[in-house]
Amino acid sequence: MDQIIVEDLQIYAHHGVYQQENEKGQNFYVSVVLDTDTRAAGVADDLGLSTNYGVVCRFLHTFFTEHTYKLIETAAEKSSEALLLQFPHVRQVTMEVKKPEAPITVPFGSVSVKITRGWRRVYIACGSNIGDKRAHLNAAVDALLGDRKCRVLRVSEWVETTPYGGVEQADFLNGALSIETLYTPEELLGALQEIEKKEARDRKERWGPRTLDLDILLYEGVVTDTEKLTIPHKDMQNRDFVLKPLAQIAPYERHPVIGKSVMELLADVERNGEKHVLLD
Ligand code: A4P
Ligand code: MG
Repeated sequence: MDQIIVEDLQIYAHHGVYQQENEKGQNFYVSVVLDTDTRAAGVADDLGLSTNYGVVCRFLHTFFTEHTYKLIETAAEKSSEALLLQFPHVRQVTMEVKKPEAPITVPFGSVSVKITRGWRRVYIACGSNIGDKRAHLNAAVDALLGDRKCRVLRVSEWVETTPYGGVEQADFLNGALSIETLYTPEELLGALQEIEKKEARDRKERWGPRTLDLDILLYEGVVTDTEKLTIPHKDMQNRDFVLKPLAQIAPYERHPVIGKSVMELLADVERNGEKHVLLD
């Protein structure tokens, strides 16, 4: 990806753990690498199609002077997020915040924090089999649309499905969505659980009925298996009610462990697996 780079933007600000730093202030030097596609702007010679680095510099200057944090970690974290929210063409930011006048009692050149943050592509499965199922699924989309740390990209059709997993219960309505998000996988799980809670999800029975179930299927660049979170979703390859809607919005997306595309996984399940999608 193309990059726009700013080096050592000098900002006199008041970040620091010590009161004296907060009162007197000192120089910080901020460098950013913005991952962004400059092709359209470069071909048309049109600044309107790019990200104005002058505006970026003023934005950072204002941010660093209007806030006071104890840690340069926090200054970097918050200002990177603000940049990503403010400048729509920027996909990823690498930021270094240097503090060469930091109160350290031995000679040193500089001290700095460097972080990379960005929008990550995620696929989510949604399901409901209690009450107004369509309304519950639509409410999930609305909640994500209302979250500034998420951008909803595509939403599949809602498909009617019979229950999977051996519990006798009502038919489901299932779907899939793609988003870009600034949340980490764990933060996104928390955000999705909050949305489930708002839709009054009853969690009594494993694999049992629910007003709204939101599962993370794929998260860009992440393969993980912890007590709280398994990505890719550990059973997605066996579920036609997940793969069918997912194939509508991301047929060529690849499962990073199995190595097959969504379309191939769906073909496998339709050939050899259980059939739960109704009205095919
Ligand atoms: N968890 C781990 N990985 C993930 C992930 N990638 N995304 C953990 C979301 N959560 C993940 O989930 C239990 C725990 O899984 C969470 O606390 C989280 O830390 P839950 O949603 O609280 O409970 P659950 O949904 O009852 O269990 P589980 O195992 O997630 O069930 P599934 O797999 O969601 O299956 N039939 C049809 N036709 N359509 C359906 O949608 N859904 C289920 C539920 C059963 N049968 C169905 C459908
Ligand atoms: Mg679940």
